[in-house]
Amino acid sequence: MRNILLLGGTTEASALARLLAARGIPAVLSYAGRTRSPLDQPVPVRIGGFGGVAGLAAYLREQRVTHLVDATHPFAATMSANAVEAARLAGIPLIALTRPAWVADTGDTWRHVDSIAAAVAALAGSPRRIMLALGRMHAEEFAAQPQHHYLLRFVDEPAERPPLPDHSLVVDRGPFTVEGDMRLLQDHAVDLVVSKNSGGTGAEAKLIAARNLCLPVLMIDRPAVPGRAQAYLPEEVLAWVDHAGTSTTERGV
Ligand code: 3Y8
Ligand code: NAP
Repeated sequence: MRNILLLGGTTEASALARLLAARGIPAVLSYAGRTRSPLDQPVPVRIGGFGGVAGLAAYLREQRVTHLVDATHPFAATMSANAVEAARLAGIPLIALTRPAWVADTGDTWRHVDSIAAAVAALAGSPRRIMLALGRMHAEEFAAQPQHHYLLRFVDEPAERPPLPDHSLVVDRGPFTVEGDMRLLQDHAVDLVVSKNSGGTGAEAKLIAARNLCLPVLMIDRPAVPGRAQAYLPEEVLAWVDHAGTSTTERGV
């Protein structure tokens, strides 16, 4: 009897949840609880951390999970590392459902940095008007460069405003549109976009908007994650679920 734990929080995770529900495969989608009202899902949802590797391994055993799918965001590096270790401890198969990194196209002006801290350092210099499209969790790190006007976009209204002396805040959840992001960049006279290399379609609009408006992008490359089986399409994960855990090696016979 298959019983999937799907670590979610991405467009791809929601697409896979719809496929699993349509096939009647028992699955639970897990959120960290970062946002006030996560999207409804067609499968049961659990919200909150597991309590590190040990907590997740215990959950996998206690809930008799047969397959672990890590469909978290490429920047959720701690969750992904924990998933690899917990699946090993619990002796169940794991696959990551992720998306390829974005690659600059003709007409793009990208500068790559390897971390959020490097992005902060790269903003030293005279005042600019910067769209900081990184969400809420890292906004305060940019207080080290207070000379800029920042356009922020959060999923939820924050309990308190971030410590950035000169900022505008937009509260909106993706997926976003090119037209909407072009209008946003023009309305705020943005001259630089800072982005994580998240990949996928849900956050891509701002990059296409920047290209159309000939704006430069400071692109933060994604953190390293441990080696693991990976898929880019929800349908590939369905095929994996049908076969993983049945081979002699995984069945241990
Ligand atoms: C809680 C679940 C779906 C998933 C939708 C995707 C697309 C829209 C684009 C910009 C970039 C950003 C941010 C972003 C996008 C999708 C996807 C994606 C980027 C929700 C969601 C959760 C989160 C957490 C949230 C972070 C924040 C990051 C905003 C739901 C809506 C910037 C990442 O306030 C906070 O604490 C927000 C935290 C982690 C990064 C940050 O540092 O602030 N995502 N986003 C998940 C959980 O609790 O487990 O509320 O429904 C999911 C989505 N956000 O099912 O359709 O697939 O990536 N999310 C980035 O890519 O840079 C916005 O503004 O252009
Ligand atoms: P993270 O830094 O890698 O994880 C920190 C801790 O949060 C984990 O150790 C775990 O707590 C808990 N956690 C993370 N994802 C979880 C999930 N799906 N279910 C249950 N617990 C989870 O993660 P993050 O970057 O904060 O991302 C949190 C969530 O937002 C993820 O679902 C991710 O897919 C989504 N998201 C993140 C981004 C981003 O830019 N980081 C963008 C879009 C969506 P315990 O150790 O207690 O288990």
